[in-house]
Amino acid sequence: MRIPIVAGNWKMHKTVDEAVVFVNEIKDQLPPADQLQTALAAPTLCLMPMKQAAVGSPLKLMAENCYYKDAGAYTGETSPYALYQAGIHHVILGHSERRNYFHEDDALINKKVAAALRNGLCPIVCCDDTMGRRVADDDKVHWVVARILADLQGLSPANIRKVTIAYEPNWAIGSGQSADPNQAAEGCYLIRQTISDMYGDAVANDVRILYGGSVTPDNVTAMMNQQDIDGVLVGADSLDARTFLEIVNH
Ligand code: G2H
Repeated sequence: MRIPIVAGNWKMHKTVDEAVVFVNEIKDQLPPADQLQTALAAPTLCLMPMKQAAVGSPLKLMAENCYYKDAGAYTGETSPYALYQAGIHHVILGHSERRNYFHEDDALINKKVAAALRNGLCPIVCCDDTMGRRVADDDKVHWVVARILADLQGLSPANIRKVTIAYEPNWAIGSGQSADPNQAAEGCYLIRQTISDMYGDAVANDVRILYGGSVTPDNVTAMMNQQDIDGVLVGADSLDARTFLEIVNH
């Protein structure tokens, strides 16, 4: 059974103090992790204080990025080894903002995914939709497949089960215009088919695939009701504690 996930992605928002206040506000109102898993990706600076505030709650903390080397002369980067040792066991990789603003390509993201898994981290790998609006189905099919193939290349079946995919159409990110639930489900279905091509149905059926892009309390239920959507990755509407709780307890 694929346990559903509601994950927030704060991006470059909040100070350490604000982050701790937020965790204290939500931590006693989260469902048990065997029903629905909740996670927050926060700026690196906030992660340890948040983790301390979250002790005893089912909330998981996630890094928003990491490097593919465990240590070395890489000024400004975050080590996947150090994250794991600090008790941060989840990381978002390949978000479209990393791809678009920081020029991360599939080859780099593939190395980061491998490094995260090597260190025990569970990555959420984002698959954006640079086709823009849905143009032709064939183009979209081809593009989604190509990206997943490239980002997950070389992973063992055991490791692929630790990966979560987030399907985030570029035009839906931060735009207030979410995908139609059927469109979102179609993207997630195509990703699952691609994983099935690579690893077979049994593995593909275990991998969780999220939808991300302008998720709100109003559209979360329709998204989560779709067969191939196992959860949501929420940006703007994860920044307010009450709104985030509305999404979690939809
Ligand atoms: C997409 C999403 C979170 P938002 O980036 O990953 O952000 O919900 O603001 O569109």
